[in-house]
Amino acid sequence: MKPHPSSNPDDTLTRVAELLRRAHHVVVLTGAGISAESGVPTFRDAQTGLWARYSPEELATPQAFARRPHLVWAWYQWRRTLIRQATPNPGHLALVEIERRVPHFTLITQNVDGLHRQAGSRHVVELHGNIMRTICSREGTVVERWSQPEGEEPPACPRCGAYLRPDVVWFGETLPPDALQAAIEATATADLFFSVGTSAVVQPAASLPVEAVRHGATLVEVNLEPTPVTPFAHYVLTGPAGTVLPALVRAAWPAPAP
Ligand code: BV8
Repeated sequence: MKPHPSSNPDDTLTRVAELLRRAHHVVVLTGAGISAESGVPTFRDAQTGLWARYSPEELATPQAFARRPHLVWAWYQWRRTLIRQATPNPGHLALVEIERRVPHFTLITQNVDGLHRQAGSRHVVELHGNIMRTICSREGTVVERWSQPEGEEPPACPRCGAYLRPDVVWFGETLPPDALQAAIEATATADLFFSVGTSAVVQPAASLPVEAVRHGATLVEVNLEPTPVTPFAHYVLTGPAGTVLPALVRAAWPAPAP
């Protein structure tokens, strides 16, 4: 039975804080929205400057890389530069605190920016890879150093000469089996599942929140606006993750009086 969502945001926060205090296995799915306040543009934000005329779905594909490797490589170099300048925000840090406080915690992220681990989260499942890791486009193995000077062309693999590429999952590519399996298992055993800062469009990640409800979890959504997940959420906390998540932690575990 879906509890009647309170119209009073404070009341909803208090209810979710109580659930968080009593939770056994908390699972959090994050999307680009949790990194927005760190200055990492989300996929929905209009791409700026040179990239304004391309959509991520056009560039983040094996076909785009085969057809225009220099353009795709340059797009990832631009994003890497942005991410290097980004630091974890209070939303990332609140998830580190929740991981410390609850018996079992799994963080499933669609983000490739590595900011959760940088913030101190330990049990992180990177569903779509990590933009800071580079692999050989033919061998699929990680390449850490290459001699070619930075330029437009993707560098060549020092072993086989094929183009290097970022270690991320492109549209049309399958997710890393271990990561997907870990995400599915966590989703099936969660008693409290948060969907944070994701437009819940990209599959199969977008199915996890509803899968959690199907397995009996209470679903909480944290977002600025409704998404396809909203109708399934037992509670909706509307607002920036960098504000909502720290408020939730303070409500669940109030700081001891001085
Ligand atoms: C696959 C890495 C098997 C690359 C990314 C059904 C089943 C399986 C596949 C499909 C399917 N239907 C369609 C598909 C194909 C495709 C897909 O889902 N297409 C979409 C467009 C419909 N899926 C795939 O190809 C996947 N592969 O399933 O393999 C297969 C293969 C072939 C055919 C069938 C099956 C691979 C998908 C992975 C793609 N790679 N990233 C890179 O980064 O360059 S996806 C990328 O986009 C991100 O990782 C992320 O997942 C997604 C963007 O989503 P969000 O993170 O939600 O970000 P977005 O900008 O959309 O939204 C931000 C949200 O935050 C908003 O709601 C906003 O309101 C909110 N927000 C903003 N600020 C804040 C905030 N919230 C809180 N606080 C704030 N401050």
